[in-house]
Amino acid sequence: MERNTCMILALDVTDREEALKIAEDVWEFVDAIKVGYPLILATGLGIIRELAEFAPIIADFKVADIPNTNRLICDQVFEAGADAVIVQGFTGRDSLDACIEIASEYSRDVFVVSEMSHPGGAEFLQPAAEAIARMALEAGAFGLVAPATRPERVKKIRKIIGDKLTIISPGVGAQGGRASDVIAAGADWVIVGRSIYKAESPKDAAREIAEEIQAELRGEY
Ligand code: OMP
Repeated sequence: MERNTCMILALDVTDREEALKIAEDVWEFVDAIKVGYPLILATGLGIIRELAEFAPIIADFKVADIPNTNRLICDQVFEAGADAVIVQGFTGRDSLDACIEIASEYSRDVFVVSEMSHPGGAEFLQPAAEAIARMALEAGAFGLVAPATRPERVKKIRKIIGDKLTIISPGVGAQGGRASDVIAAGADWVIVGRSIYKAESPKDAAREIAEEIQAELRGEY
């Protein structure tokens, strides 16, 4: 995945036509499209290949099972054409290794959730986040998912992993986070869903956030 706009679209709509229309409208402002249970359960795995016409696809299944089941899930996801998968880290090293092993067979990437962006993410997951980040680094993951709603946590996680892993960061807009803040804190990409796909003009909304990120990268904030 190339770092260009530094933005990933979270396409959590449940209608195929709407999904394709939004992807067509905003592809130039995003480096990848993230799809997950809402869209795939509604439309089928085939949506991955349709959307891959517009951008690389991250399959957000937050895979969280025993190694054998994780392997079976990731195999299906990569067979369907996804470029990367999001997995949970709390299930432990063997479960993560299973995902990374199958990803490397397909030459695809694994992102590991270290800490979630919603308020409940601070209850159980946050105390384990730093250990999960270290594990992901040792296991050879491609990147981490860390919360734009808590830029100070992204900063902390960045210190732990250095520049060896990428950070993708959800929670911008609808969840209260600000793109420029979390990019400044060390995220490589922001993940944005509702602020784009629910906007009157998804294209204008995506352009606006992309411009904010570029201004931050130029040091204008
Ligand atoms: P919006 O809140 O609508 O911008 O969407 C955020 C997207 O990121 C959704 O697809 C969430 O499922 C996802 N997400 C989080 O919001 N928080 C997390 O901690 C992790 C994820 C994720 O793994 O993508």
